[in-house]
Amino acid sequence: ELGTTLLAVKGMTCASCVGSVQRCLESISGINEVQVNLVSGQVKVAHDPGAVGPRDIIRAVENLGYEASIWK
Ligand code: 9UX
Repeated sequence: ELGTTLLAVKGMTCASCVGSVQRCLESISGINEVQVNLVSGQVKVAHDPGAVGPRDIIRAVENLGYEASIWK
């Protein structure tokens, strides 16, 4: 069963940032699909909620140097 987490990510300014966020998140076991919108900063993550939670995803993005929070 998959869950979806929508994040607001600040600090991505180029296509390379998008690639970093995408590759980082897709390498995490329990994350199935990642869609990044560079213009809006919205990051949509499909994941197994039993394996990875929103806080884990936020921490991974923050470790790359971006600001991340739940999309409101
Ligand atoms: Mo290039 Mo995107 O240094 O932050 S990866 S602008």
